[in-house]
Amino acid sequence: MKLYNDRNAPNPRRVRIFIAEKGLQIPTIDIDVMKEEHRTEAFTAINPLQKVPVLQLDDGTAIAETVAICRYLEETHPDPVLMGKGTIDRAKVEMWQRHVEFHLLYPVAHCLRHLHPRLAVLEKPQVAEWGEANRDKALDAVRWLDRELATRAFIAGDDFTIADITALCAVDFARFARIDIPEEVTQFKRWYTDVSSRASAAA
Ligand SMILES: N[C@@H](CCC(=O)N[C@@H](CS)C(=O)NCC(=O)O)C(=O)O
Repeated sequence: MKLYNDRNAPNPRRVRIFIAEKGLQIPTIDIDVMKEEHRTEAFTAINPLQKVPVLQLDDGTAIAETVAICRYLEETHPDPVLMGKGTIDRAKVEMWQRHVEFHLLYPVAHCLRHLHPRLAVLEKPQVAEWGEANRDKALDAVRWLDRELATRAFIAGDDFTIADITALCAVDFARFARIDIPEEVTQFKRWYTDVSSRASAAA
């Protein structure tokens, strides 16, 4: 098994943190998207959509999409549980994972990809107005999560889950998009301090 990775990109980091939380060791092959290494013939044969991460199993099966990779690892290595215990909890974790992916990570990514000159190589066309609009969407999501986190320790409930991993990677990526987390979101900052001090955050 091996993970096609990019050291600087948020989605591969989501998988690396998930792997670290599971206590697994999976070899990585670094693909530098800024050098367009994901557009080679060899990598396109592995993922025709030319995106990382991809987990390749020993039989050659290639699993793209961060959440699909995490689902595979959750089922093959159930402890510790990162995607919910039991039917209702699993549905809740999936709901929150999708909430933070769609309303926080994607706006951060759109903001960076449409505004940063270096990202022009990946985002064609860049639409600056869409980038700016997504800055506000990301900040709205941070304020909404701040209200939610007043009621619980982690995004989906009392336990650390994949939803926290997605949100952590979004917040750290937001720095590159110059999205400043507002001072007043104290519950969000408390959560960020907790999750970013876990050993897995260094993955
Ligand atoms: N929905 C995919 C998104 C993967 C993705 O966008 N990966 C980025 C790196 S974070 C990438 O490979 N970008 C290359 C490109 O856009 O050309 C997932 O969750 O894994």
